Amino acid sequence: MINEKMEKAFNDQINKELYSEYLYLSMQAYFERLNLKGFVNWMQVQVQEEHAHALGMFDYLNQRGGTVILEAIDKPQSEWESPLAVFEHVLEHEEYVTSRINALMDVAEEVKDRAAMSFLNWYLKEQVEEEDNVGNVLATLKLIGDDKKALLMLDKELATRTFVAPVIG
Ligand code: OFO
Repeated sequence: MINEKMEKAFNDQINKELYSEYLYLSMQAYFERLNLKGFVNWMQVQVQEEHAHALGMFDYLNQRGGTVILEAIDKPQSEWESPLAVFEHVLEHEEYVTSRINALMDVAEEVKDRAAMSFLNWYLKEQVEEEDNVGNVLATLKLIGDDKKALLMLDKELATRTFVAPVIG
């Protein structure tokens, strides 16, 4: 049976992963309005990834005999100044998520839940990848500046991203 504090920490994180999904869906809608279909695709993949992250914890909590409690999901932002502003927001958000996964790991250490620590290692590695991916797009957007042609080239590149269902844990 999972420790109560650990259970609460997992439930909080499930909510944060679902919020991430919601936030990226809102960003997807923003790119739809700009008609940047490659960026739309990139966000679509991100939405699916966040859904998988939430479900990974949902399944794990059930597997450990915990109780999943779903809370309300906060309303995400819906407007940004530019694609660059969106990706600055994504990086900031992913850094926040990394800090939350670290906090979850702290709880696992505190209650000596070694199984949870091993499970959470997957999320820590995933965050390194996420921050790297987002950082790369952000760096390119900074180089692009106001060059519309270069932006369309990046859009083409982002159209090639595909979702691969992660094997979590
Ligand atoms: Fe779930 O990693 Fe992004 O937020």
